[in-house]
Amino acid sequence: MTRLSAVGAGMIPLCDGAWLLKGFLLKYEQALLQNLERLTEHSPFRHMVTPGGYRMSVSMTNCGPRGWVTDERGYRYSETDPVTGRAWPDMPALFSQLAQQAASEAGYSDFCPDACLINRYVPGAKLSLHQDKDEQDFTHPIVSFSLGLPATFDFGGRTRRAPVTPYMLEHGDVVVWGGPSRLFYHGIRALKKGHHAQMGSQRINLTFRCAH
Ligand code: MD3
Ligand code: FE
Repeated sequence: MTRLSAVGAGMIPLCDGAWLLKGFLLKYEQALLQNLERLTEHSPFRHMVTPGGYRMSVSMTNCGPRGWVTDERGYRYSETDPVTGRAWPDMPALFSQLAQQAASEAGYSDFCPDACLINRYVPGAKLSLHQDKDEQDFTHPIVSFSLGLPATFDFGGRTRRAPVTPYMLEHGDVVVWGGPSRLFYHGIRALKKGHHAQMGSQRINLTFRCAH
């Protein structure tokens, strides 16, 4: 595997086990966008429904062997896309290589994601405070890529009531969430209107996980 260099990216500790790699993706933005276009032609973005019956304001798709889905039956990982009835598109090598490189820089050496959830935010879309706990083994970190419009990310604690700290996630940023932070509550505030030169009026977030 070619070693992908993150020279120039600042590494900011967010809390025990969580690192923000500022601008980590900037050299790869064109290639990332090309891959995103190709795989969303195969499995398009869709608004999923929560078990409680709410349509999510964030639209989603997945790539890789498993994809996160929600419907009236609950949250789970699925090997097939319920919209197309086919497997999710393959995870591009560039995606997994960059996610692995980011994880290793943050001290998680053999990160091997089998799921990549792709979230699309348009102005007004948000993700309420939640925990990520549909995966089988919480010792694996989660790696997130942010592209497009900036968003305010609220980072909480072990309980829903814990105070939150807001962080700005911008185009090109990567965050690695491991250790104690892996189960912390978090959310994205309603996206503000704006225009991004490469991405237009949207924000796309990719989260890489070991689901199994
Ligand atoms: C902190 N996505 O897909 S990425 C999600 O920007 C999700 O779309 C947000 O929360 C987004 O579940 C936030 C940052 C993130 C992802 C996973 C985490 C932060 C996390 C898991 C544990 C703690
Ligand atoms: Fe989450």
